[in-house]
This record gives sequence, C-alpha cells and structure tokens, in this order.
Amino acid sequence: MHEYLRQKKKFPHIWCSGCGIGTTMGAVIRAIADCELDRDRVVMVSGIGCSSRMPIYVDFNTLHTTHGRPIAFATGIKLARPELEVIVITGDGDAAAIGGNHLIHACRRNINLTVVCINNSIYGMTGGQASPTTPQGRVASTARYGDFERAFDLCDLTAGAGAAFVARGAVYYARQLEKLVAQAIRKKGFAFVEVVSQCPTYYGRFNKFKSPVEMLYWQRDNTVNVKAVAKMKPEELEGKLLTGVLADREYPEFTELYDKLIADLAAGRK
Ligand SMILES: Cc1ncc(C[n+]2csc(CCOP(=O)(O)OP(=O)(O)O)c2C)c(N)n1
Ligand code: SF4
Repeated sequence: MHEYLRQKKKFPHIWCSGCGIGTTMGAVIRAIADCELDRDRVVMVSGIGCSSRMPIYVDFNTLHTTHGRPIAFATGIKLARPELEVIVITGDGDAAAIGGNHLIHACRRNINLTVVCINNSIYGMTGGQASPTTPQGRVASTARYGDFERAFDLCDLTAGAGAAFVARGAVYYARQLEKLVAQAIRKKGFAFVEVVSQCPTYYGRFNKFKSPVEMLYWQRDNTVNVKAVAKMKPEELEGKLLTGVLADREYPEFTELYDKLIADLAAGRK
C-alpha cells in the first residue's frame, strides 16, 4: 500500500485520530490495486473538505478542486480522456449540498466515473455544521437543539436519479468496502459508493459518542447487508442502513455516445 502514497512529501496527514477517512483511503487504494489499474492512468479528483484531502496523499494523477465541483471537473477530464480511470472522492456536504446538482445530473448522464462519497453526517472541515445527511434530531454546530430537517438517503437519491451502480459500505466493514469500490471501478457507467464514516471530533462529540470505537460499533449495529434482508422481519430492519450493492443496471455510456455522435457528424451520417 505504501507505494501508492506520497509518503515522503505529504505526511503527516491532517485527519484527526479515529476519523474514518484514513480507513476509506486504505480501502480505495486496495480496490485500485485489486483492479490492477496502471497508476499513471488513474485520476483522483476531489472537492474541498476533510474527505477531499485524500488526493493529496496518494500517488496518482490528482486534482484537488473547488468545494462542490469535483464531479464537474471529473466530467471534463473523462470527456477529454475517456481512457483514464477517473475516481471522485467527496464528502456528504461537497456531494449533496453545494454539489447536489452535479451529482444528480451525472447520474442521469451515465458518464463512466466512480464517485466515493464519505458520509460522516456533518461538515467536518468547517467545524461541524449540519449537512444534508445529518440524521433528524442529531446535533450540529448549526443545529444545537437537533436538526429538524429530514436527511437525504444518498443511495436512494442516486438510484432515483438513474445511476448505473449504487452501493453502500461502512468504515467498520473495511474489507466489504474495498470490494464495493472495486466493483464500482469495474462498472462501465456512473457508479456511486456511499461510505458510512465517523467524524469523532464534531459529530461524535456533539452527539455524545464516547469514542471513535463507539461510533464504529454504531455502524456495526445499524447496518444490514442487503443479502440478509430476505431472512429478516420488517421490525428488525426498522431504521437500519442497507449495505452492499443496491442498484446495478446497464445504460448507454455518455462518452461513447458523444464519440459516436462526433464520428457520425464527421462521416456525414447525421
Ligand atoms: C464555495 C465554498 N463554500 C463553502 C466552503 C467552505 N467549506 C469548505 S469544506 C466545507 C464542508 C465540508 O464538508 P463535507 O463535504 O461533508 O466534508 P468533510 O469535511 O465532512 O469530509 C465547506 C462548507 C468553501 N470552501 N467553498
Ligand atoms: S474534523 Fe472530523 S472528518 Fe475532519 S478529520 Fe477530524 S474527525 Fe475526520
């Protein structure tokens, strides 16, 4: 794994101890290795946020862009160089608040990107403000008495917007997460992986989790693998987050349609 890191130049990293982002970075790197991708053909793009610091530490082609815009930048890269493997690393605020419009339109467009969204239910980098995934009733620096807005389910959102591949993993299940990211990379079309992660510094402290370990146990106790659902009673599933592959479908891929249009126009077929 160390060969994939900019270990001599960029460490120590900025993440707090007990944060889930480092574990997610490990899973993403192992997924890339598992897919046997040539490092020079991988592009990692992010926005701004604690999650979005990831490209700084990895030795691929990397782009740390503006808050909320990584999918827009990634779309441009993929259109210019469709042969590259473009992976977006984003946070729940980055992807679903300021970048929400880019996210839903990338889903319906079905451009061959892999988006890994690290969902820690809060804005980490700017001090723990509520995000679109803060669960109802949970505390944030902008919701001191509990957030009364309903949260987005990012997997329902992206599946509803037409993403070809949608999956959810959790930091607690790092091996499963690695496999889901590898499946997303292999998928031709828009692939979205939500990572249920922990921010002990803000979300954890505000919401009275005693330690990062307790937050990991929360992930263990509140997620259910989608393969187990058939054997469970509705009351056992109440309030649980489903993990695993939640949607996997085939649609025409955008860069292929685009290249075909250009070829047809050049040949006078249109
Ligand atoms: C246009 C713009 N608006 C707001 C900010 C401030 N800002 C930086 S990171 C961030 C939120 C990060 O939250 P999230 O995307 O959930 O990532 P996390 O830090 O939790 O990993 C905000 C609001 C900014 N940099 N640019
Ligand atoms: S503030 Fe939260 S999300 Fe950011 S590095 Fe610290 S624990 Fe992780």
